[in-house]
Amino acid sequence: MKTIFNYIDGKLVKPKKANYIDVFNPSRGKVYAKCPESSSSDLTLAIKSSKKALNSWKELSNEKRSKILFNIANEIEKKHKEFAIAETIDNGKPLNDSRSIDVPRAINNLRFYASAVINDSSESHSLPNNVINYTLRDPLGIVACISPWNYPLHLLTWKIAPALAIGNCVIAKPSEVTPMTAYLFSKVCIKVGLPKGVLNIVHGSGGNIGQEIVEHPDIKAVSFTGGTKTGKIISKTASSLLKKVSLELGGKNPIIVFDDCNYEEMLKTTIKSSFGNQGQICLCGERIFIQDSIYTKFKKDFVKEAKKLKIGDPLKSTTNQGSIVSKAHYHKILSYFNAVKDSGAKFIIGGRSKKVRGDCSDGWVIEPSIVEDLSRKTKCYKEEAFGPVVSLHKFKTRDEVIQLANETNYGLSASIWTSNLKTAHKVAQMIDFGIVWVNTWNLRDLRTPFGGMKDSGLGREGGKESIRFFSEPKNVCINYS
Ligand code: TXE
Repeated sequence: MKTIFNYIDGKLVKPKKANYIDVFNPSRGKVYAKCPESSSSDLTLAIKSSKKALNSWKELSNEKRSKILFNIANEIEKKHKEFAIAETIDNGKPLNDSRSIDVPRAINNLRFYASAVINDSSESHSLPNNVINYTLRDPLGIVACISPWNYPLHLLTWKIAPALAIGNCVIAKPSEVTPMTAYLFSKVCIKVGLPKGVLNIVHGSGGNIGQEIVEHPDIKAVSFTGGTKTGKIISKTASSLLKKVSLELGGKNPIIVFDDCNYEEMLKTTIKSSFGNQGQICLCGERIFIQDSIYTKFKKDFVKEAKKLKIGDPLKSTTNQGSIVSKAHYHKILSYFNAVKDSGAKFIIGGRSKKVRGDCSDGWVIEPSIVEDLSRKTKCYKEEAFGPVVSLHKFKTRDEVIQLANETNYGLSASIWTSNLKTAHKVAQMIDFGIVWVNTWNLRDLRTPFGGMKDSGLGREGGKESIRFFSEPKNVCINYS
């Protein structure tokens, strides 16, 4: 049994009250570690240490802060294998994905913001008659970064890298479901000599220590990725205290397939956008709209490709479908399946859990599932299932599919597949989603704004957006006449 510690004031420490949460290996369905269930006394220590560290960290030159972040990235790169295995054991995702997506993306996040901060420039605006304005961007102080379980290390670094790069101190709370790589990350911070108190990682459950972090008067801003319900609670708390808040929440994303698209490319990518990370990506397309002239062909080919996915032990290199992250989430997805069946819609494939033989026989595994004839009134059409399930829908015209795509409370991302430029532009313009891909999916450029509209969130992350979020502009107007 492994024990995870908090990272407070530059050291690995036990929680004051010695309370722990069980951490499961979801592919085995077994507890393999324990993680602190931190309390307010742990948070008090973390805040005290960040307060002590704040001035010298923000006064350090951008170059020096950048150098430390590069060193952290380099150290993770050296331990690439250890991080990838830990992520797979903790989360249940295939090791190939941890190796090729999670860990490299975490390294990129750190390098991107380490480099952004030394390439950033301030604004100035001059007026006639010897007046000039310049705008300083000061760090906010101590900020909270609350991250989820689907990309534990990737999304932790996505938040803390910009916050630290520009001189904030961070209290991070990783998901209690997948805390292991954040713990390994804290060891790396100690190794490379991140000054103590600059980053404190306080583990524990969301409703307890998470909520206390959001409410704490010394926390100036909260950057959160997770569920819409939780986002609304955090938003309510933070806004009543006039704190800045950035929310990246769920989605019910449309994949729109026109009959003139590059079919092979679309098919290959749509398998990924449907079942990647067992469907537990906020960018996954759970609703697929297919132009009626190619619907039958698409259905046949898509089912054939989905059947080729290898479900199994996520540690095996042949596996590309691992397990669902937790027992609770596994049951939540299955409850959507029951709702689908009750509604009279039918699963073309899947719609059930799967028993994997051998070491993973107690794991929480669900088959890739494809639904047809799903009523647009059902909860499985309207709500994010966040699992390996998609529904297929026919459309005839461009205008019809625009209306169908927008028929959701969410507005995170969309993919449009067409070779007609006019169609691509028109649909991209008319749909209400923060991220629109044309002839691709999940192609990321860290400089671009990332986030959603409506119930998918508030604010954007990425590039300058994160730098702006984690800083306070101060305009200085000088009359030098
Ligand atoms: O996430 P939670 P859950 C969606 C997905 C999923 C649903 C619920 O649809 O089914 O959200 O997932 C912390 N104050 N996404 O409930 O609870 C929590 O400890 C402060 C989309 O597992 O939102 C964890 O660190 N913090 C998503 C983090 O919030 C609180 C990724 C996220 O957990 C808190 C994950 C509180 N009151 C789920 N309550 C995406 N956008 O990628 C919880 N937390």
